[in-house]
Amino acid sequence: MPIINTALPFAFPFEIEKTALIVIDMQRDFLEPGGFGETLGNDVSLLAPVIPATAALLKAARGVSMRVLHTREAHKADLSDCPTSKLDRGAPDLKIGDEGPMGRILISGEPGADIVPELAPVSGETVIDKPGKGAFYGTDLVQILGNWGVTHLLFAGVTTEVCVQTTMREANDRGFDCLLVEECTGSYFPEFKTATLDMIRAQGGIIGWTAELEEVKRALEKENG
Ligand code: TIU
Repeated sequence: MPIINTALPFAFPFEIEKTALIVIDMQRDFLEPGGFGETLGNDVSLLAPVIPATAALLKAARGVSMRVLHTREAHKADLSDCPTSKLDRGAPDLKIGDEGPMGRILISGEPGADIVPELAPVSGETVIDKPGKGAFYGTDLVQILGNWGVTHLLFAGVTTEVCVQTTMREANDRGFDCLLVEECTGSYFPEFKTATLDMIRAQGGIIGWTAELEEVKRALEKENG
């Protein structure tokens, strides 16, 4: 059984067949200029290093045929799944549903809602659109994971303290053992990433584990012979 001995707060053993990699919201709308992230006033270039790191993690997971699921934060074209509490937050130049340089902001099927090409899902991988920050809210995620029979989840994606942390907390409450791969997540606020990694693994792993990409790759590649 693979084990990540250097995971924090302590070693993380997992079975490939009972583990899925969940890649959260690696979309053009968060990672490229002109999307939702930038309209909120953020410097999207801060997230750029997450792309090659997550590509390396995906390669390692695919190499052992681990289940992979991608999420996209994206709303219905009529915005019926976007509450005003979300639509009205902040003072963005462009709000959710407005026409931007990559199509309508954060709307399913628009170019901006696409996953960045470097991390495009491959055949056999699952993609879900989610209306909220947590991937379990308003989606079939819990049924999908139940059908797969997985008990452990590896996490990557953006942003660390918003959609990634929310989803990890939801997963933890539903009984999954969760590990966040450090280089494969990022925030527009580097100090929020640091704080989130700390709070996930504090108190004996109150939410889950964290580990460095090289150590996760080592555990997977060892399994691959
Ligand atoms: N604004 C921000 O940091 N994040 C989001 O709005 N969504 C996700 O984290 N995906």
